[in-house]
Amino acid sequence: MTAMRFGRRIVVLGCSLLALAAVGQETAPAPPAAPTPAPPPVATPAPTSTPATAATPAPPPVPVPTAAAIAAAKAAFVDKMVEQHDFDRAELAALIDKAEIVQSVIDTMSKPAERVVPWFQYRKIFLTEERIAAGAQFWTEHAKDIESIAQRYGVAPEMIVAIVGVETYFGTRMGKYRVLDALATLAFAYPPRAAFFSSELEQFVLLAREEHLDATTALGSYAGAMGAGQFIPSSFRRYAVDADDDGKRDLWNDWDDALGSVANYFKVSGWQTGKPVVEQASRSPKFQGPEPRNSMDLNDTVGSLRHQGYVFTTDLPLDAPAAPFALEADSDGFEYWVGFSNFHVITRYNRSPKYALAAYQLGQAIRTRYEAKTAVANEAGSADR
Ligand SMILES: [Ca+2]
Repeated sequence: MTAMRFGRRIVVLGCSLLALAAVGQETAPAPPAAPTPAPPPVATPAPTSTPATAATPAPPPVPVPTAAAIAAAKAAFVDKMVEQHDFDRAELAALIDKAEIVQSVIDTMSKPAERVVPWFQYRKIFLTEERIAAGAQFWTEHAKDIESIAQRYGVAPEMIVAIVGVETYFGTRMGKYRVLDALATLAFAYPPRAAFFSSELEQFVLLAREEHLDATTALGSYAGAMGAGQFIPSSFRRYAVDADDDGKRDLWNDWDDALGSVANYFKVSGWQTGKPVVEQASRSPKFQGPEPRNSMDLNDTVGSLRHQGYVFTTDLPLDAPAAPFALEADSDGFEYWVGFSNFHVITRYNRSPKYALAAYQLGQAIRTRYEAKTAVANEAGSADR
């Protein structure tokens, strides 16, 4: 019973849910207003990290609108953009006309949700030797950028590295669809998500105008998430930064911008420099709290959770905000965790506590590896001298 309750509240992993996560459909009810303006989650892991475990039966196929209906939807979109944002009608119509309806985008979006992957399996997808080693190598190659961005935004460098590691395998898997096609397909030919993706297409066209992007060549995921951190257009416009001051926010080719944008997203979401993120907890035999909702709403405090019977170590004061969560352990039971304010920030990137904990643990593992590598390199250096 408990497992079912947790299961429903946990975002399942998978590319088909990128956009679902983006509007919180698979998650617990929307959290109440956070102290800082809460940005929408950016994206979910890249398709490549999806386990092949489609266990749920396929939902009935969504009928694709007729060519005439698609043409009418395109025309209405152009009308709206001309009226609201002063686009040149002929130019915009020509652009939207170039958007192709891509069946594989619809198929990916409408395929059955991967079954809810329990934590002990989910963790193994991300915490692999290969990904940890690649992360340490990436950090070594981009050490100057990573350290200066971490310093400037006050965000832990290992979290910045971990996010691009989870999202795009350190920038190597940023998506192969034309963003224009992906968004137009979902806006005009996939009615269940048309409102959301029409809005993202609007944001994308505005973004292209502002950033002088070629809207016909920009690539992204099947749901239009872009760059190393997989920002959907609305997040790109709001949170991406031009970290190297070259007048352009380029999340595909410019590591300063890509890493700076992830760091900025964390900063805007309320990351507190140097503060703890999460601790594993046990429950005393006298535990008398409610089962965790895994909502990460920070409705509790360090003190209230200890009072309920959670046992965990932290230097944070008793009144520090905290939220308990429970994840499926390898054996039949649960692991209990207490997330603090900085953990909540990671869940702004993706609302799943599993995503946040995997990203955190990947960051810790990469940091340990990177520091060991650096120490060996320094020792070799001093031996040479
Ligand atoms: Ca730039």
